[in-house]
Amino acid sequence: MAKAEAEAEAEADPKEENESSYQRYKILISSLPKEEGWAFENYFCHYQGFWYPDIYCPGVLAVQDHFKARSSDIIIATTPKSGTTWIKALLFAAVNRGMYPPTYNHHPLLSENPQLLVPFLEITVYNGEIIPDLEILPSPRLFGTHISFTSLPQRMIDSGSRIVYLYRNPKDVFVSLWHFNNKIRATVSKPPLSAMEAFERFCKGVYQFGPFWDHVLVYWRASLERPQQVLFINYEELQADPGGVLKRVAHFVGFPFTSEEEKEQGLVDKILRLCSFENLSSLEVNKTGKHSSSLGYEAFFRKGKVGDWANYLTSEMIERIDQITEEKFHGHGLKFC
Ligand code: PAP
Repeated sequence: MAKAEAEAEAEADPKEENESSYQRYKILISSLPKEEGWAFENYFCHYQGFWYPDIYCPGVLAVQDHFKARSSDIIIATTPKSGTTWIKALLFAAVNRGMYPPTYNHHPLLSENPQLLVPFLEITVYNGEIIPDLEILPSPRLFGTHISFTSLPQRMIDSGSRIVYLYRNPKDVFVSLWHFNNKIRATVSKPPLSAMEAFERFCKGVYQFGPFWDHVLVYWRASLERPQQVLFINYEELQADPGGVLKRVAHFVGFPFTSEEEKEQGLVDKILRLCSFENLSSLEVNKTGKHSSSLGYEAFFRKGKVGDWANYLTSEMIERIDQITEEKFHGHGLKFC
């Protein structure tokens, strides 16, 4: 949308603004190239180089037009199944540790899923046909997104808000994605997708917010160009050295741990325990609570391991995915475990 048009709309009556924005999005979305969906979406729309689920497209467009970022905002960006739930929990706990010490009996993470505490901009915040008023939220605001860096609004980049990008090796992402989508398919009485079929679609990049490699690359480049603004971390390192990564992330978003907090109070370890797979997955909210789709939160906690792909992928699949990764990342200095 043109800048002047967006500014004029921002001054318009909010109800009309909502209606005209979402009407325009419907028209734009209907003109986009489409591919069959995997599970909860009817189809994917190809928009600015990525495949967005039809049901989230209005949210993506509304974020582009209406999200007014603050320099204090903290954005957690991922491709699906890269450990989003975990990094959301860790950042929520670290940033709010003054108000909610990690051992507090009524810590929000004990009764709410991290996906709810750190909502996705396009999936939750802007996806309701009403432009939300986010001005009332206190700083620092924490949001998640699966939107590609190249499609984030320029205002957001210019605002100086911090972006933490978590990536994960594509073989584990694929296995996690395949299981997750088949769980959703079961809830809507669709037969499971075979590993082969899902794999073909993943390799072509036609899945929620794919292609994987392009998504990772644009954030990787952004982290090199804007190291103060975009931090690039990975799931495998988070598993191997969770304390080290948590301290790096907390420092990056402006909430560094003091040595007293770390050594005398043991806050880093306490946050890691609170947010561990074992702890979060055993909580009632995450065992029986419902996500906005018909799916329970338990679907976000499968195994939480590195290298589970070895139990599912054939040697041909491994060769193919490794080859794509090699081709796409060659010369960019990116490596996967
Ligand atoms: P998204 O769809 O919102 O991106 P995301 O949290 O990335 O969700 O997907 C769930 C994956 O993160 C699961 O991986 P898996 O299928 O390979 O097991 C899930 O187990 C993993 N996960 C969730 N919480 C944690 C955690 N606390 N520690 C480690 N891994 C976790």
